[in-house]
Amino acid sequence: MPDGSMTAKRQEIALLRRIEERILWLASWTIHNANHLRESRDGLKVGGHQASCASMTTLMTALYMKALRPQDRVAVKPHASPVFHAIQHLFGRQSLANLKRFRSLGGAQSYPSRTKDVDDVDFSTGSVGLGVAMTAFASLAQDYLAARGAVKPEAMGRMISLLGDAELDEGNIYEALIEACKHDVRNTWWIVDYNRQSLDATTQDRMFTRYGEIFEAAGWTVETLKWSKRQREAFARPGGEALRVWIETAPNDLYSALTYQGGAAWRERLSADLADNTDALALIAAYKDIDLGELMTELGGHCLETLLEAFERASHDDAPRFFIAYTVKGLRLPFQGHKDNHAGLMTPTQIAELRQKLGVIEGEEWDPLSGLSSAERTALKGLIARAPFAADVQRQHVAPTVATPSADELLEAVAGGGEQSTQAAFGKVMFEISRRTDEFSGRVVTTSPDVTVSTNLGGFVNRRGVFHRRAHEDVFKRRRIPSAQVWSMAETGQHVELGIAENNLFIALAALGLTAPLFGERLFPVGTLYDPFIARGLDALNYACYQDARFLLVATPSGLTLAPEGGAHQSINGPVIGMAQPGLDTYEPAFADETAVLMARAFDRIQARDGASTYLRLSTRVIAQPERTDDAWRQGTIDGGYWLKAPVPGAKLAVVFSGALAPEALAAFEALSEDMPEVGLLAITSPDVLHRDWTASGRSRWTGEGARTASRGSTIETLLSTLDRDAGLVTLADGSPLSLSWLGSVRGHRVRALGLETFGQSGDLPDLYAKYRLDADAVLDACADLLS
Ligand SMILES: Cc1ncc(C[n+]2csc(CCOP(=O)(O)OP(=O)(O)O)c2C)c(N)n1
Ligand SMILES: [Mg+2]
Repeated sequence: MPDGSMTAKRQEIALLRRIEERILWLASWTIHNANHLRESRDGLKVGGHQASCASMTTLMTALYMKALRPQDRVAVKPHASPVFHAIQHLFGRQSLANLKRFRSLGGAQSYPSRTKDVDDVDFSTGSVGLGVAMTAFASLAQDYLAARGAVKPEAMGRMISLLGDAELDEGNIYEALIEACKHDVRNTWWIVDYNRQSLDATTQDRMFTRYGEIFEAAGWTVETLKWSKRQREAFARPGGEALRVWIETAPNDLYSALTYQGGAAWRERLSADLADNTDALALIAAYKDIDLGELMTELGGHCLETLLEAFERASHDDAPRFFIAYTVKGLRLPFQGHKDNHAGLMTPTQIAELRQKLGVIEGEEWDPLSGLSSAERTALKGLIARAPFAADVQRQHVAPTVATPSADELLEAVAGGGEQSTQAAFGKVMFEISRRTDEFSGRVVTTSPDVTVSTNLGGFVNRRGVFHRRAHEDVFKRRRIPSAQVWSMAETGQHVELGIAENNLFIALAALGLTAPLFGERLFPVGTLYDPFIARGLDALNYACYQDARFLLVATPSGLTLAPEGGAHQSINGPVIGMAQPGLDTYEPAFADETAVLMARAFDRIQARDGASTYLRLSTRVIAQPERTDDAWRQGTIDGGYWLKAPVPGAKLAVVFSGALAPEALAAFEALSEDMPEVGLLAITSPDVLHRDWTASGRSRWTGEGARTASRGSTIETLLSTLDRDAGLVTLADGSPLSLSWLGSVRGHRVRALGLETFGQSGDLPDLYAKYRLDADAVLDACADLLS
């Protein structure tokens, strides 16, 4: 390289190092301000992680100031949030006011949040491990769009996760790794801040070499960034090799302890351990204490040159990459390396010392360029402005609205009444969608963790195929072996088949459900699984909703109604999970027509501005379909409930049911009607939507907001107002009775709530419904109890 460019490069590194220091400063000061300077009104510790931030500052500087391109997307280690916000501030994308309000209402969020932060958060993080997996599935989503020409080759980004080393203990990372391998996922970088410390302490040594092996086995390119340039140069000198070997073989806890104690402790220990190596002793003697400490602790993850060279090497192909960047937790801070430093906060004296060390002037702490000469300021501003990532490119998109099928169109798929199950109705509607030639049907993408066929997605997949970057024909079909299911893979396929890992389903839905804002392309993701196994992926489901990803989740079959499948498969808590989950509208239709109407609504809600995702809890139980005499059920289904059999005004009793127990409710209703013709039968399609509407209506009365709701009252108040004040309600749910027992609070009606409060077991429906008191007799007993 000619001298001139060498010098320019050296100058650039020097400038980057200065920026890095200022990022470290701003992140540290942001946390300090929140904890020590801002008024505390509640005495709670505000928190923030200065050590975890310092560990990752070099990595993030190298990425954001040089290596990232605008189309790249990053999931930032949650507790490095202040570093992220500081960098965004330098780019002019985060206000000083928000940094000052870090962790307070409306300010920069404790952990980067797509929905709550104003700066450019690509993926929310917080629950460790999930952001990591998210990048692999975002890359899969990008491949899916690229295969359709919706993301051009030159616009394809790298999906990057910055993670802590203790995060590698989260099992969902390996589930995602396996899925990424099967799907030949590329353009994914996982960069580990390998500081060998977790929250509680220094981490175990035994996995040291194993991580690389695991990722190599999965086909990833592994880059271990252990040494800094400064270390490599020193280790090349006489005696240097002994220092390198010393670090290589030192236990994590000893290395960390010496890192905390500093240069003198290093000298003492190294001099003792290397006493018979005169070259090494001479090398150690050549350093002042402070320099010796820096030499031993400035590992690869703190060396801009090392990082930039590695990122540059990686940018020539699209192979998935696992970077192990060795770091020191809290480097340059007074508690560097200390095993208890995770939640450590610098004292006012310590932060003042850091300020002085970094050349920031007292009183100018919020000025990231304080204390610099005007030439340096200009140079730094120039470097920031030239960062590829700083380019004025729109990174969050609004996708054009796609016309979705009307409820009438979908209803045709399930027409005919007779006897049907909601799961079969779902399959019919999906099959109908697969036959459509409109834009919408091309944007539907289905996914399932190995239960595609058993959740009735098979018809859709037969027509639309399985997505894979590498085409693979269905050998059974070619060999003319009869099979109901075609399983041919191609880039044009519209089904993403996952292995059995429900976490992956939800993260896939998160990624597919965010393609509109991330890539400007709307997809309509439909994911299926068995209802009980929602619990397996609950945190990932919450993660998807927290980011406002939009999808339709179909959980089927569900409840005790799985009868012969037994207690391990019979879900109890689904309806309550759904009610308690923000961002998710939960419905449990009883009938095929309700299912079709709710699917049309779900597709609308996917792209509505204030929309949400939908969870449909379905069943394989085939039941008689009602004769519809008017259309009131349609709006009622959407609003959460309607009178399947209207009570006579002032009635003293009503039976309330949800989902597949409709026949039992109906039988009880018919038996009751003989003596009490005024009785009503209330079909509840969504305790969730009803409850939210009810609380909102209550709130609006005392806040004066939402006059419309206030004047009309909530859906459930209106429905129940037909009954007498002293009426009784018997509620029947194939799940926790909690989902319906609250109805008694709406107008003060007395309630007997039937549902599942113990684990089920194998059996047939008559036996199980009788044993668990979900049959018509149980309803009648409960009615008698209310009337007595
Ligand atoms: C699922 C989950 N469990 C627990 C936590 C609490 N927690 C936050 S960070 C952390 C460990 C951090 O260690 P590491 O990932 O190595 O990051 P470092 O701070 O060392 O950079 C833990 C247990 C969490 N955020 N998410
Ligand atoms: Mg760590």
